Amino acid sequence: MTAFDFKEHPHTRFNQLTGEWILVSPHRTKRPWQGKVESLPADNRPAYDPKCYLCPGNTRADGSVNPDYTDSFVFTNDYSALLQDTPEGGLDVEGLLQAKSEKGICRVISFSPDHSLTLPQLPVEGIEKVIELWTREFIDLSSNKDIRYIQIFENKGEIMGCSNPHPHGQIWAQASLPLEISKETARQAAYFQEKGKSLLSDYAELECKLGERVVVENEHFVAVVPFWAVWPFETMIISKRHVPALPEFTVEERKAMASILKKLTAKYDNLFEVSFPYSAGMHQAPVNDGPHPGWHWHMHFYPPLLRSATVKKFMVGYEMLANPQRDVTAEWAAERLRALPEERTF
Ligand code: H2U
Ligand code: ZN
Repeated sequence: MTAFDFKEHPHTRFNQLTGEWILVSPHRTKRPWQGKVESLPADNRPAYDPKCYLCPGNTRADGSVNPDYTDSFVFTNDYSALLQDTPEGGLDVEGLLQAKSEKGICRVISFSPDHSLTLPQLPVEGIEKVIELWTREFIDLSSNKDIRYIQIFENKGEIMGCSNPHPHGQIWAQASLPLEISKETARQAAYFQEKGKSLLSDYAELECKLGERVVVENEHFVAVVPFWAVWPFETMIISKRHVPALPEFTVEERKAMASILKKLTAKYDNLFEVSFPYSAGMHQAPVNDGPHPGWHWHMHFYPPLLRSATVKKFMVGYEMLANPQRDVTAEWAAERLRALPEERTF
């Protein structure tokens, strides 16, 4: 009987942030591939597109005209999923049919007036401006007492269902805690109560010490492929200091955040020499919700690509019906990303 080797043998790993297990099957990377091959979207866009609703001076769906902005630009989503003036109300039929009204605010943020760029192509100062805008929006939205959670995110690439290549992200702020945040709130609170330290302070420290899952690191942040990652090249940026949300970062930390964002997304682009698609977003402490001493700011990147610019991972079959699963190990993915240049090479 050979000894258990987690780089070879099927095993499960525990996600400390959600309290869920994932299945890892490293031996399966040897199986032949005869699956789908997507075609590459063309990536030779002009700096200005007269038909783009995010470019300066253009008209949006609600008829308003974008200003001639020079850095980043924010507006209320013209097709908001959540609305501020939703009346209170609910439904409860024998405890079996339950519904509650939900209030919220949705905004869209253009990262740059230049239609042709993406995050890793912006100058680091441009990314700093985006972080400053995210911070101002976080403060502004949390001044609304109806809001308890603010989700800042970016959906990038056609295969992620992104509707427009102009560099942009979204903010959805709402009155209740969404599912992922509820799980992370409970796990971080329990850890803090037991250890008197944040879960992610200890986790980031351990990963920096071990090094094998670290992708890129600077004085204030570390990007790792989490031990419990589900997506092949999933990563997480963690602040080294225990900070609950954007407004508490110093100017120096914001600069370091901009720098690590640029380097991580450049590595992603270099991996398959394509503008790398993903859904990414920061998780932060709830607002207007009492103290959350265990909450530690972090940012998740969930990219769908698996083995080339055209072959993505599908979350189907066993994963829809039973449990998330991955083939390549987190350590293998981290090693590949770590080895890539920190500047976009094409
Ligand atoms: P995505 O590309 O990530 O889907 O984001 C684009 C958002 O922009 C989308 O939520 C909004 C859509 O509702 N939008 C406007 O607010 N105004 C427009 O004129 C077009 C699209
Ligand atoms: Zn545009």
